[in-house]
Amino acid sequence: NGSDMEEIIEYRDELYKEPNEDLFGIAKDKNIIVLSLESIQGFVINETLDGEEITPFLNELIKESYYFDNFYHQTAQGKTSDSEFLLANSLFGRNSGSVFFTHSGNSYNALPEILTKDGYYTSVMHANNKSFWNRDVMYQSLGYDTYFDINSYEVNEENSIGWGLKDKDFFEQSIDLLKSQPEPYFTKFITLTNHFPFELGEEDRLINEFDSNSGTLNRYFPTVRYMDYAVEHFFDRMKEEGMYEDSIFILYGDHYGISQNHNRAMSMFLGKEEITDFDTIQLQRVPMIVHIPGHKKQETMDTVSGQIDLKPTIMHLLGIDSKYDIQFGSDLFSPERDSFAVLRDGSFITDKYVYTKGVCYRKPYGWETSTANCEPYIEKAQQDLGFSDRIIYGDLLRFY
Ligand code: GP9
Ligand code: MN
Repeated sequence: NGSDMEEIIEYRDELYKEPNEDLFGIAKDKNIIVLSLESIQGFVINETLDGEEITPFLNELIKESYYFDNFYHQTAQGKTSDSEFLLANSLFGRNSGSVFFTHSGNSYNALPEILTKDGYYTSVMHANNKSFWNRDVMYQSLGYDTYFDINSYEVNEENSIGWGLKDKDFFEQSIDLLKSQPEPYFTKFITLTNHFPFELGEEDRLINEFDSNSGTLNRYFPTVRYMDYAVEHFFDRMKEEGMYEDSIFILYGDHYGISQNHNRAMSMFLGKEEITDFDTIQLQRVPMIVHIPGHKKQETMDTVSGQIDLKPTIMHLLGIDSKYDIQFGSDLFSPERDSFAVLRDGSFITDKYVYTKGVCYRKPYGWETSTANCEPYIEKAQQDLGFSDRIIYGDLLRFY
């Protein structure tokens, strides 16, 4: 009810961080391209397998971008859809199940809706059935103008593998769809090839499989490598079409690809004796890249952050005030921001500590340390999740 909302607004006011003056509004009236990269985890970045880079294109792109190397996915069972929810609302998805199914009828003040009011055309491109994750329904609640689903693509046996249309063909066919949109636009692409069980045709294998007892991890590297290649193709095509300069690119991983079931193989790849609970949390980092063509002094930033921070970051890049929006993240570029990310299970990360399963670890080696060190953040983590849940379960934004 209304009084719940008052408490939340007060909490939100404390969380709010002023934008970075140099970057506020830098994306104004530019096209915004968001790439949701399926199942990519941070550990593949700047890493090699048999002497070959796993993500050569992203590694190059990062040198000319803002790259956040301590950015965490905050999803749970809703997987890709949870990451979409976090991006759109700066609210957490559900602890179990998928908010895309259970609360598609809520009132939101989502990013697509905000951008539409700001003169943007908003869309999603993804070559899957429109009802998967209840997207056709939820996207309307979030305010997207159009969902270019599988029906917008030519999909056949030749250009498909695994879950469907191969990423390179997906991007290639999306160019004309992009062109068909009024400008400025905000368009999110969701890739598909690097999805479990990581199937790939021989002709698309640009790098060896890993050699371990986990076929899943073994196959993961060639499909990540293929996705990297497809993204490179997309950038090449954007440049060829003269659409690159007027755009700002935001790339992020949606969630982990390799579960804890593959810890033994993972420890082999990472050259560790075992994967501890501390390591498991650190493996939840996903790449996050903001690429602004022509902008100087882009750099790697180590602030601890997560998908909850995407909405305020994008709003501020566009020069939109986020002070009165109910959000639980903060602008990644804000000079005032705290290094902090809370995961959906209540684990959290600060610049110095990782807290999970009731144990406090000190970074970077993951040595166990006194819980007192993590204590100051335990309540904050619970409050972030608890307030966010209250908003969703009570549909509280309808009062705001
Ligand atoms: C399906 C794609 C993958 O459309 O988003 O979904 P996931 O299994 O990763 O949630
Ligand atoms: Mn996914």
